[in-house]
Amino acid sequence: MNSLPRRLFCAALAFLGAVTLPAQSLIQDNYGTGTATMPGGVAVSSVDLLQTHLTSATRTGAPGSGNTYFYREDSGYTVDLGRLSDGAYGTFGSSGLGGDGQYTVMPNNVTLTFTLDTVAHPAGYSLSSLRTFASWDSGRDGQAYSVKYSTADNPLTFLPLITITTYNNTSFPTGTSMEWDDESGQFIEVETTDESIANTLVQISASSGYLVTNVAALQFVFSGHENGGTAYREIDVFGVASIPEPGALAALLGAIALGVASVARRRQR
Ligand SMILES: [Ca+2]
Ligand SMILES: [Ca+2]
Ligand SMILES: [Ca+2]
Repeated sequence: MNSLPRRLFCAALAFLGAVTLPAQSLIQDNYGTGTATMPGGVAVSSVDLLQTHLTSATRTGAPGSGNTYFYREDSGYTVDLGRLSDGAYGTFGSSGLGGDGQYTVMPNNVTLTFTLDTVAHPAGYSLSSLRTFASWDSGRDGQAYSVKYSTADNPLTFLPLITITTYNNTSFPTGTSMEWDDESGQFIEVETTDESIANTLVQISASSGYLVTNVAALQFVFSGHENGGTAYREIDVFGVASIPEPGALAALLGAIALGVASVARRRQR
């Protein structure tokens, strides 16, 4: 496509963006388990958009020192964003510590950007739901972040989609043990909680239709939670390629035809 039709095409996309319906009300569902079972009873996906139409994943804004230094790029820990979109959950809990390639910690205040393939689908993508999975012990399982998006007509400008309500798993197996009690001078039964495995899933969906349409890129801004960061296992983004509406498509094709005709006329002179 030469440059004028391409500009017209982009202008038409901007028009399409302008007529996109406002986002439906968004729904956040939280799921947590404290055993070797998937939160929400769902598996991670290997056919979501981050696995089929991802162009790049980048992480920026790594913080400086102390607690916030945790899992920074130059801290010595592996930062492998590919683990977030490999269709694998890994071992439940923190047993992956030591670099078994299953988790990527998102330290507080970093921004993760996923750019989708707008060469294959120039109108971007219509998103139906997002799922973020984390697993560690109870000290690094909580989720807190905001999501932003950009559209195909303006891929570098990010707009707010949702700030989730912080979710911390509280579903852990309980038991009892006998402990010596100084006051009564005898063993007494006390309740115990095993928080060595903690899995969380936050799912964001729309009340109807799509979360948002014509998406070119997504940003997750991790807004600060327990113990320096959260051990994410997978981020699934579900949706389909956005298709220009028939009326708008006709206008788009008409604009391109006009542009081509105008270029042809100018060349004839
Ligand atoms: Ca996936
Ligand atoms: Ca994974
Ligand atoms: Ca926690």
